[in-house]
Amino acid sequence: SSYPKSKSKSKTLTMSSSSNTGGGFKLSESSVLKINKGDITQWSVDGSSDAIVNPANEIMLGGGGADGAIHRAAGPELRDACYKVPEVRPGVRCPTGEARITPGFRLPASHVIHTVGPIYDVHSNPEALLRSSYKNSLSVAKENNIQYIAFPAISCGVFGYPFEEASTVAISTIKEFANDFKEVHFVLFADDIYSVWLKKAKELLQAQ
Ligand code: AR6
Repeated sequence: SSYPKSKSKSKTLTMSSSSNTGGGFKLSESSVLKINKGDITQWSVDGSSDAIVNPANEIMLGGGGADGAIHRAAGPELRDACYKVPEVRPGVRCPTGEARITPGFRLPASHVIHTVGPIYDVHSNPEALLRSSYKNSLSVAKENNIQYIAFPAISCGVFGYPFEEASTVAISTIKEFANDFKEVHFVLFADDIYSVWLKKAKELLQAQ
């Protein structure tokens, strides 16, 4: 399921200077992971082959948290595009662990990849589902020639996933599957999650 690029941007936008970057980590000879603090709705690297990942729900028509912020920033066209994504069963456009792509509309990033992380529950193997969310987001990005991708801390808000456990899944999955993107970013909203992610990246990856 590929989506044509909806617009050409005349201006290159980058994260505002208020977001700080805790450094780069090496994923491969040509690929880097960057951990930033900031608002993912403001993120873009080139405005034509970049995507932000939206931690959505299965209905995929918006919600609270980062999902709400992304829909507000993208404008009503994003909801219309989401509405057109076919349901796989009533009320489900994106099953937990899967990913779908739309244009970014009024966002600085050209695309949004919607994924649904697990609601944290020790009895339902949330780890495998969270890993699928990251892995399938990367696959959909690759199919659509995305070169730069930014993730929030999927499932770490409303869905209640503990940060430390989530950081292990997030960074190890990216280490395994993201080494042919130009740049993979995390854009983390709060100090506590940012610190946990930075510590985990130092543990699992080589600083650049
Ligand atoms: N930029 C970056 N990160 C953000 C932003 C932002 N603008 N806003 C919040 N976060 P959540 P989930 C962080 O709750 O846990 C929605 O209602 C936030 O602090 O957005 O996967 C959906 O519709 C947290 O660390 O996503 C679903 O129903 C992280 O993003 C449900 O919530 C993820 O928190 C999904 O829950």
